Amino acid sequence: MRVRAPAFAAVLPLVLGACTYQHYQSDFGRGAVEDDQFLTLFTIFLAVCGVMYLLVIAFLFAGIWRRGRTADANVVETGRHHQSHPLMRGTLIGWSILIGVGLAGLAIASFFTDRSMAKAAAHEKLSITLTANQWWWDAQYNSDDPSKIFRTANELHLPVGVPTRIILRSNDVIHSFWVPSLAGKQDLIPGRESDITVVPKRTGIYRGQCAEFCGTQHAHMALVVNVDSYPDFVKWWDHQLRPAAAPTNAMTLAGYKYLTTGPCSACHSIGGTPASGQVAPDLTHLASRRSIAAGTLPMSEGNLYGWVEDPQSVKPGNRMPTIGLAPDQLHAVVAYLETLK
Ligand SMILES: [Cu+2]
Repeated sequence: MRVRAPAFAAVLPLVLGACTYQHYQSDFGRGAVEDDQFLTLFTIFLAVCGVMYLLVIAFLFAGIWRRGRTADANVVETGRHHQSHPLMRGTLIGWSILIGVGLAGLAIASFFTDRSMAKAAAHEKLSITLTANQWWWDAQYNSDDPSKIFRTANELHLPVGVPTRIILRSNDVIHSFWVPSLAGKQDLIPGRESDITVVPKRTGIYRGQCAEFCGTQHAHMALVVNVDSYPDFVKWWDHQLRPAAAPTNAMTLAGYKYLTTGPCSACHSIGGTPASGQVAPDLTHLASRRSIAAGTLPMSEGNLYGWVEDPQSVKPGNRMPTIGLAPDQLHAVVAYLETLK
């Protein structure tokens, strides 16, 4: 008992951690209707294939047992043994029917799952264009009103209960959208457009990950999905439409000037400022996101310093060059970035 109690104490945090993580990034996360449908289909497949497997094993052992008994009885082999016994013929017919019914059941279950998922796609209420790049996600929230279109990066917000169509594109190589707690995988292929519809059913934070090897920093290509209540989502949406906060002191003003007129503005855009580059993440509300560089670092002042100062040492090979800012420029840029809530 003296050994068991500490062992239990050591294992408990791991178990609790695994339970929390399960919803964060897991096929069993049940964060969306689609994940539920997949899980139901998975359970049917598991049950049917499991029963078949157990039957095969049972017959195998029955065969071994019978063979053993025959050998024990020292029965002389005769041609009679090679003829199919009526009982065996019946078993074969039974097996054929069972396999046919099992396969037909799986095909029917797949068909109905596919149909019910297509039904959600027909009721789309929100559209997002998600473009994969080496190695980050560019998200554009679409609207019929051009003034209500905005971009963000590496983090999505979805309203609970609202069918959302995510249009998937790639700017370079094949990537794969995979937020296991919400839906299945869907590839993003250069030159082709695909889509996936999600109806989130539980608020929370769900981690996604590029699921197709896309280069050296493939592992650092995460996507955070926040499923919000509808009022929270509307609040977030309204905030995203607003331009970036104006600088309020000399330090943030210096950062603003460097970011919007220096080399950063060629690639990054910041709403309401002259920075309008489209090939790197939009920074308008950068500081309100949970992470930097597609989930590579948690959002914090220290990590902003590290990233801006030398992005190549944090995520080697990414497209953001190490510019070599002077210390006062670095302080100013980070101070301004921190105001972009
Ligand atoms: Cu990848």
